[in-house]
Amino acid sequence: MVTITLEDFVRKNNAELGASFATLMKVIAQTAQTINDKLSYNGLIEEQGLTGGTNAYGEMVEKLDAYANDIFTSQLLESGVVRAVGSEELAEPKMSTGGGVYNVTHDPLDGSKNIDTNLPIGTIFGIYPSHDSLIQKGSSQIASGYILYGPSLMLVYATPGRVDGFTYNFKDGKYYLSHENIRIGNKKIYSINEGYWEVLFDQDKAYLESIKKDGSYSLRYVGSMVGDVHRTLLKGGIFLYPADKKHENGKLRLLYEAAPLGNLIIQAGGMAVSRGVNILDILPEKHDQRVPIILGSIEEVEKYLAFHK
Ligand code: P6P
Repeated sequence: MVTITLEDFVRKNNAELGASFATLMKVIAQTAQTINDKLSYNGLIEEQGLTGGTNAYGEMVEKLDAYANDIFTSQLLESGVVRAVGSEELAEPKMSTGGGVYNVTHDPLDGSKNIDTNLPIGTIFGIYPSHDSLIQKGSSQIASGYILYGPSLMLVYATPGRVDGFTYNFKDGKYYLSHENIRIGNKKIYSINEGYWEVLFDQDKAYLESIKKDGSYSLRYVGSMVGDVHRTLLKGGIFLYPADKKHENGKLRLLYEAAPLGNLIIQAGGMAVSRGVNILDILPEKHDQRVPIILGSIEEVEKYLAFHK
């Protein structure tokens, strides 16, 4: 199969974004490969400790979270094209000394609790025009995407109106176009942590009961947002992390998870909302603001919204 490398694809398809965008995507892709190298043998690194027990595991995950955050943040700041970086792992954004044409938000290792069971985890990124503040609506994103550290290493990114996926080839160290111009699927899959059933609000329970009664849906939940969103993108369905009686704003972060992944789903022809509002229209109140997020195919999200009139 003859296909195109990520580098050539960006140069060809995002020419209007110029050399700076190509540089940024190259930094993101190369940093992801470095992180993946570390993750691929994390069961053997000293952080696991001799027993690999809870304490060692807890330290190991913290160390990998910190490692991913440090390397991603520093590589972005040193790229020459990034002015400010915000991270789920940083209390405050970091500014580069040399300035740059972009602001970047990231969640360096989303779903890291899945590391010790070798389940898919990811890095999430949002690319904005450079600005004094990271507090910008999701609609300002020039691009957004994720890296999926799964059975294969993938980079998937969205620009206005399209989403493309690239798979890393370990033989030559390059990412190749493997999923061109992805449009969201139409399968009946719902994805939510039903363990919270007792604290869900009544409208959410009524929606879920209607899904179960329909009898044609499958429930899939990885517990890693990048994994669940990647499946929703390719297969279709709906991913839900709603507010509930214990978490009035849900759990997921607007800037670092909901806006970049919501943007990607929307650019693939889907829908992403929070309390009935397009996720891209919400101006963050603070860097670490949590929001309820419902995303997926238009048909499935509209079915959910019908229970929230
Ligand atoms: P819960 C991982 O910890 C994460 O931030 C997301 O990747 C994932 O979607 C969610 O939290 C899982 O949360 O409450 O179901 O364990």
